[in-house]
Amino acid sequence: FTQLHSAPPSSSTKYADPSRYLSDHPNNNVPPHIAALVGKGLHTRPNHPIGIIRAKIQEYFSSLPHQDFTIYDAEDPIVTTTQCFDDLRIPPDHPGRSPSDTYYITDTTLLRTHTSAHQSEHLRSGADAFLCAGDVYRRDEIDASHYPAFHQLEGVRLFPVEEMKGAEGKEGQEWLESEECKVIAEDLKATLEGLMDHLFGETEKRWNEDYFPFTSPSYELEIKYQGEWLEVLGCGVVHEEVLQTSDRADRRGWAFGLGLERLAMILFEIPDIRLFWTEDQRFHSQFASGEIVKFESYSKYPPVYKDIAFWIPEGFVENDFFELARGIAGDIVEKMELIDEFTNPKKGKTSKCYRITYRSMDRSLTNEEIDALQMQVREKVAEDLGVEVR
Ligand code: FA5
Ligand code: MG
Repeated sequence: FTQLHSAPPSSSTKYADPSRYLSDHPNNNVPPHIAALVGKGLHTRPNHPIGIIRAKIQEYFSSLPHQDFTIYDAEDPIVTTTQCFDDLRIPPDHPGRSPSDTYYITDTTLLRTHTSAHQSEHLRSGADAFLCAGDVYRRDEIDASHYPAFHQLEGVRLFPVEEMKGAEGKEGQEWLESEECKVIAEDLKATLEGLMDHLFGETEKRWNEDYFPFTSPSYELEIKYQGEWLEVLGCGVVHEEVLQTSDRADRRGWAFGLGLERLAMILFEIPDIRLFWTEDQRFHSQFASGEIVKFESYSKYPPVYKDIAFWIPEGFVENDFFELARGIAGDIVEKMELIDEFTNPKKGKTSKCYRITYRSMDRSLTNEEIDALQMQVREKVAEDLGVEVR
């Protein structure tokens, strides 16, 4: 913890070279505005909310008895499809692997979509307990709690099978129903509830069942934030095949992956996920102490709404449209939502109407500039995505 506060800028900033992510490969779908975000190392900055919350999480895990967690924070955000998917039992046809959801550099390399991409290498190295933090990338919806680049912190803890009487040799359903599997799931939940108490003190939380190919059983944890449930992490008991793939069949254990922005938004009361990427000193000066402080909002600038309706061609991918708008207008695109949809039975065509909310966090927008941007969006969406703008 102390060490982090006095540390020089992390070695992970060595990844801040956009040319690593842009290539002529036909599968490359990384736009320049995403390439420019890689390697900023927000999670290693002692005066940035993401770095502060990461330090706070590390502090909790180093206070736990029984186990030392090895810490990784400078892995290359470029990983292979084997690391990110195959080693985690994510099948080839899983939607999360599709280029509509994932930024590919080549057909076999990509910007990691989760820190779980490093699980198998760390397991294979022999670590029994580790934390791994980093920036991850997803083509996703656009609103106050989703951004195409965000940060995750992964945690894994393993237990030797020989210490778990009755676990040996159990696989599949028999393992799932075993007392030992339940003990691990309980340890996982207790550890994460302890983390939430460490971060928030008393807070409303709830567990839901979830599904991941690499854990079973799986859960997600939600926290009450501004009157609504916000998902902050996914977790579960590590699937036996993942351990076998990493030559760790002699162990059983748990894993979790949490979203650092989501936790930081709750803890610092940061209302919009775009703020983490701002260069504005009115943001950064508030966190100079390296402590958790309530964020004083400086943005009360009014939003500008613009609707766009179009007939979609077959194979229309919503994320392509979202990204195209951010590519033109950048972070002043605050939110994009589908507000109307209908199919004309005679034409057999579907029309979608989206509302784009434009809002700057540091200045007032003029109607003229937004009209100009919206015009560019209309032209480019017709040109690039083959839609018929109405
Ligand atoms: C995962 O990424 C799994 N790898 C987590 C995991 C690890 C499960 C280990 C089991 C074992 P998920 O896609 O739900 O799961 O994302 C985890 C968290 O990342 C979410 O709970 C949320 O807090 C955060 N997150 C997901 N998408 C975004 C986004 N677009 N912007 C900001 N945060 C996000
Ligand atoms: Mg989830």
